[in-house]
Amino acid sequence: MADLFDNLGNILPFKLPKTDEYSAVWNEKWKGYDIYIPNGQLFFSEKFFSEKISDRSVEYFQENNNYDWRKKNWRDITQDEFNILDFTNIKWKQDTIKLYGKIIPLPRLTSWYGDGGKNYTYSGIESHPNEWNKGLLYIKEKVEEVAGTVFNSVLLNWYRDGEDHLNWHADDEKELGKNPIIASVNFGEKRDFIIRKNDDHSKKISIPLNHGTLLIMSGELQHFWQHSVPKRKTVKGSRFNLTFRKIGKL
Ligand SMILES: O=C(O)CCC(=O)C(=O)O
Repeated sequence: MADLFDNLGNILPFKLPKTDEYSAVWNEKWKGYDIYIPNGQLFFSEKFFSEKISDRSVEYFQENNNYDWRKKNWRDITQDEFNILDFTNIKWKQDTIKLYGKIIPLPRLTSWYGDGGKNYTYSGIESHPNEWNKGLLYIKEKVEEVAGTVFNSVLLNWYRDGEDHLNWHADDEKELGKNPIIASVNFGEKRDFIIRKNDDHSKKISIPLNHGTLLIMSGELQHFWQHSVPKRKTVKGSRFNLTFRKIGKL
């Protein structure tokens, strides 16, 4: 399977089912793999962003006027305190959802940036975008070149440690359009991003998203596959995920 190797002989760092329906082809231009799966397509570039840019991003997301982010255990902070912390670059918030009549905090922190007027609702939470800043625009422009599209918003997720997670869902909201292109950028701790087929949950692929990894989801993927980021008790540090999207009119 020569396809599965890049020009240095590296192999795709995760397993695909060994049937004709799944294939991966090295894309020399963008230094990643074009991956074809039933009813969906992925692009995976493990080290899309350099170590320097990735390290700077981790710092950029945590810079604040209250604590030294290198030493701070963010678990110590209550949800209310979090919402009033003075972060320099990103307006992080601790959202809550109502589940069986109880208000519970989301198991991660979030922030939403985008063009004015592009409101977005997920898990029943309506988000109004913050205004783009320099750091986010830099990342956005880099991923747009590969994705071949222009994004108008980004959802940021901060997983403080391996306890923080994201449950099964698909990004299939109407305002994202029929077959959305979604670019996922990852910095900090490596976490597993799992996709499973809607009609057969035993069909799963576990994709390790690392410091600097870019993953682009496209085609019919959001209609036929769900994704999640499960808990990983051994992970002690922060991971930041940015999903760039294009929101249209309803
Ligand atoms: O953290 C990730 O890798 C996934 C994020 C995601 O799926 C979402 O925000 O909808």
